[in-house]
This record gives sequence, C-alpha cells and structure tokens, in this order.
Amino acid sequence: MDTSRSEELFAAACRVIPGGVNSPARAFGSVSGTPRFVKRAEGAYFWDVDGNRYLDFVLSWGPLAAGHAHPAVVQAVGEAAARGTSYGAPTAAETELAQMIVDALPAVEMVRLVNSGTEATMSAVRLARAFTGRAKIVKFAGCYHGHADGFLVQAGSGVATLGLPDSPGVTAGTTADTLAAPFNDLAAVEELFAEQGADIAAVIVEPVAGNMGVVLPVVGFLDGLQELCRDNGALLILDEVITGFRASPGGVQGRWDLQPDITCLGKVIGGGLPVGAYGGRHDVMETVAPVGAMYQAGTLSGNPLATNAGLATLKVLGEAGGFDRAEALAGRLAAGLGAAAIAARIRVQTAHVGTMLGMFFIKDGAPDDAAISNYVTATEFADTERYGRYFHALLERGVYFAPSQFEAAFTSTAHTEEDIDMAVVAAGEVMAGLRD
Ligand code: KE4
Repeated sequence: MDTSRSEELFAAACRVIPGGVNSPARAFGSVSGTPRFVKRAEGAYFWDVDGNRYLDFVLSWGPLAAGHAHPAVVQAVGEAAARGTSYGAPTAAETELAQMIVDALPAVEMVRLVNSGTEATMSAVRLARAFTGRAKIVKFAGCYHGHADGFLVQAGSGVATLGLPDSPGVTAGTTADTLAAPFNDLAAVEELFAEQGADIAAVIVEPVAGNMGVVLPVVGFLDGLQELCRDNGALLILDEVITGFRASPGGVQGRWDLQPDITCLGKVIGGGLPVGAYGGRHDVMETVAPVGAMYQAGTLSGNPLATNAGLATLKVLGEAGGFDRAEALAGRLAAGLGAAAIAARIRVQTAHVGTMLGMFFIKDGAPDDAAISNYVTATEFADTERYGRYFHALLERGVYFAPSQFEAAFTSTAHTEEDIDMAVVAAGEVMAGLRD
C-alpha cells in the first residue's frame, strides 16, 4: 500500500505540531507506523492522501453516527454557514438540540451546551461541587473524561496508550481532591464513602468504559454507585460522551434505567462538529450561571454550525430503524470477529453495546479464566503487541480500527451488512496469521 504522501505530510506536520497531530490518540503511538492523512470521507469510508480507501470503524472516535458527509448533515451545515457562522447570541437551534437531548435521556431535564466532552465533564464536576458544597470526586482507573487536570489520574484513552498514568504539569493540588477506585469495584467505592463520604461531591463514571478498551459494568455496579451517592448526599455523574445515543437512543441510562444526577455528552450530538453538553435534574442545573452562581461560559458554545450538524445527525439516527440497523451491524461485527478468533485459535474478549463494540486480544500465557473487567486486568491481560499486528494487517486490507487496543469501535447508519462481512473475512485472514 503506498503511503508516501501521508509520510511526507506527517514529517511536515511533526515540524510544526507536537507529534504531528492535534490529539495524541491519532499518533499511532502504541501501534507504530504512519498515521493516514485523510483526503476525504463519505458514508462508512474515508480515503487517504495516497488514494487508499478504508472502511471506517473509528468514525472520528464516535461522533459520526450517520457516517461521513451525510447529505442531510452537509446541507444543514452549509445552510447554517450561509446564515453566518457564529453570533454569540441565542438561536432556536440550540433550544431544539437541548430539547432533543431532554426528550431522549430520562435523567436530563435541562442541559447546557459546550464545545467538547472535556468541557462537559469539567463543568459537571464544578457543578457537583457547587451544588453539594463538597470538594472530592471519585473517578475510576482507566476511565477517561477528557484532559482537564483533575481527571488525569489513572486515566484511560491516550493517557493509557501513551503510558502517562499521571501527566506532567498536573499539580498535586489539582488532583488532591480526586479519588481513584478500580472500575467495577463497588466495595472500593463503599470504603471511600465510609472514610470520606461527607467530603465527596460526586462519583463520575463511564457507564460502559470505552477508554481502556470496551469494558462492561458488572451487574449491580452502576445501580450500586447510584445508591451510594444517594445515601451519602453525593451526585452521580454519568460520562456518556461515548455512550450517549450509542449504548441506546437514550444512552446507558435509557438502556439500563438509571437516574444519574448529571449526564455528560459529546461526539454524536455534534455530528462531527465541536459540541459537548452537561445536563441533569432541574434543581441541580439551576445552580449554573446565570440562574445560579456556578460559573461556566464559552464563546462558541451552541455554535449554529455545530448545533445544526448535531440536529441533522440525531434526526438521521432517529429515522425509521436507523439506530436499530447500526446496532444490529455492531452485533454482527462483534460476533463475526469472535468467531474468526475462535477459528484462528486466538484468545479474544469481545463486548458489544448498541452501536459500540470492542475486542481485546488476550495474551496466550494469561490464566484460562482471565477476564478483563478493569484497568489493571486490561493492562495485564491485553496483548497490545498482537493488537498492533492485527491493526496494521487490516489497515493494509483497507479496514480501519482504532490505532490502540484501549479504544472502542463504532458502526453508523452508513455501514452495510456487506461492509461488516468484508471486515470479518479480512479479520479472519489476518488472525490466521497472528498465531506465533
Ligand atoms: P473531548 O474533549 O475529546 O471531546 O471528550 C473527552 C472525553 C470525555 N469522556 C469520554 C468518555 C471520552 O471518551 C472522551 C474523549 N474520547 C477520546 C477517545 N477515546 C477522544 C479521542 C481523542 O482524545 O483524540
């Protein structure tokens, strides 16, 4: 596969952009090789600058639930742009997007739009602290909530991939109020509440972890967190930046009947343009300025191009059977990859929820009952070397999964059964060659 033009562009980028990328997750850090520079994308595919076509299961790390350049999204953004790109004043589209979110997510009665998932989660934590008057938050090792200082403690995603458990530049002062517990370990959280419950403002969790690879909550974990928060006067923050409109049309909270106090969103609700959001109970959200005193602001928050891209995407997803079709395809892919691994006698652990899925390669020497349920077992049992070989072999075949074992894969309304079956056949061929 010719990637000479990507290599040239990557070399040029590295001279003026740290690592040649504007987000570390794109740097191929854990799989090595040259990131593919994108020329254009349409539907379930993108083309790199060397003319190679790829079937895309990264979808910009989740946002493109309607696929790339969906005509309705392109039209909505184009028409919005023709009316001006930003006003710094309210528009009806922001209210319409907020209403769609409120209608879709059972626990969200009011919502504030921001520009990224990071802004959503950092604002949600400030809100929880403002509402409760408490300082401490509990997060889970391997869960990634964006790059705000207080979260960069045993984070997932790029931090896990790049092996930066605690980023330089994050001071002890900013993480002093962050308590970390193992994902799926309710007893550990009970202990934190027993010791420091009066000081804990909130527990923030990815309800389905997507940044240490895809790790499902064990039965009772999320309900247990909800009960612990209620019993101790703390707020439960569900970080649904990935799972919102992916785990189900109502996120994880809609799928498993949860009532978080605050929900964070991003990705899909912007349809590929910068949108994040945090929302929740009326009484909590009325703490937010200008109604309440908790300050949060943003020049481009609710930007007309981004809100119209999000509205168009959610409408495509909500069209007759759109979500269900993408969900069925994600299930078909997860099952197909699992079957291919069995046929190749390769150990894997797959997970599938809604339109997101994941697959870990398990090290040959791992115990027979090895199961990945948190960050420690993910880093102990996941065979990242084998994943890197799998990733590149599929890339050569024009199939694009995340350039890290510690990420998720996604389907869209643009993917077809033929796409899935092609990917599964390619994966089967690749896995046959992965046995050492
Ligand atoms: P952004 O600030 O990147 O929009 O969102 C941060 C965020 C918050 N919460 C969850 C659960 C997330 O997964 C993310 C961001 N996800 C990563 C991919 N795992 C974004 C990719 C990147 O950093 O380039």
